[in-house]
Amino acid sequence: MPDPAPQPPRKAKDYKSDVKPIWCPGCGHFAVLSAITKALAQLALPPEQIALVSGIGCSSRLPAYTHVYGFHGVHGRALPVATGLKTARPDLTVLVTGGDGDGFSIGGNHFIHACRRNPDLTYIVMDNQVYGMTKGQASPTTAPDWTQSKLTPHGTGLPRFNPAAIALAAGAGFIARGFSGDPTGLAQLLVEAIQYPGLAFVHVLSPCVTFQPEQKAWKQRVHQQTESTTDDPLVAAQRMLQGDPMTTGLIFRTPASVISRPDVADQAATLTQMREQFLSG
Ligand SMILES: Cc1ncc(C[n+]2csc(CCOP(=O)(O)OP(=O)(O)O)c2C)c(N)n1
Repeated sequence: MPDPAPQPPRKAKDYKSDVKPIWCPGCGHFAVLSAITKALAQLALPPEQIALVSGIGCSSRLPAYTHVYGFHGVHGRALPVATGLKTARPDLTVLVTGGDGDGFSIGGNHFIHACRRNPDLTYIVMDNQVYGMTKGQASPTTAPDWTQSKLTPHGTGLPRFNPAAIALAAGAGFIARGFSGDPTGLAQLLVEAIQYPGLAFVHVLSPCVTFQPEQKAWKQRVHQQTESTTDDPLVAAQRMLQGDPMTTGLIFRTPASVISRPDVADQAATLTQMREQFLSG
């Protein structure tokens, strides 16, 4: 068989749409958009082979800002939509984007079960520890003593949701943390995540300088992990539960992760036949 034709070189801007983001000045999500498009350019993926699925929130606006197939769906429901899409179109590279409210609160159950089901998706959560789009309420990752929301004037008093540890416990095989203040490092993590054959969860610290202006200080606090990536869940669990939550890097990766079901190919063939029958009347 001849080698596949070489892909033309691509630039990050080839994956950006003409729609101008309406995020607030200084929002971390701008840099996440850049990191995603940089990663796609590095992988030279044809735009028509990529789909980006999101829920609702400032972060979930991403499909509009990219020049790939997009689905801007319902709050907290991006992962089931993306799982269905990937099942029907396994040839597509499917990315899922959203925020901490979207992914860990209303979508928390889907997060757990996506990790458990392990579809071949890249799930990018832009965590600003607040509900940005609805003007600053506490989210599952908000500090318990954050008192700036009128809904929680004395803070929530609740421990934070620990996204990496929960992903690990639920069975995710690829768990990384990135920072929007380091778009080059984040793009590299995303390249690895997209190439990973299973659910790759990338937790991105992405400041909301409007409702949590103190997050401007993240630049000084975030740092690269010193340990190398582990494939040992116990080591990973210890790092996730006891380590510094502001470290970035690929924390945990299992060697290969796609669950292969021999009957899936047959089911896909049947679905194709059914579609053809339906279309031919
Ligand atoms: C079913 C439903 N419940 C609530 C809302 C209101 N809502 C819109 S965005 C949002 C939270 C967004 O926060 P987050 O996911 O953290 O993203 P950010 O805007 O901070 O990027 C909420 C609660 C909604 N759109 N739909």
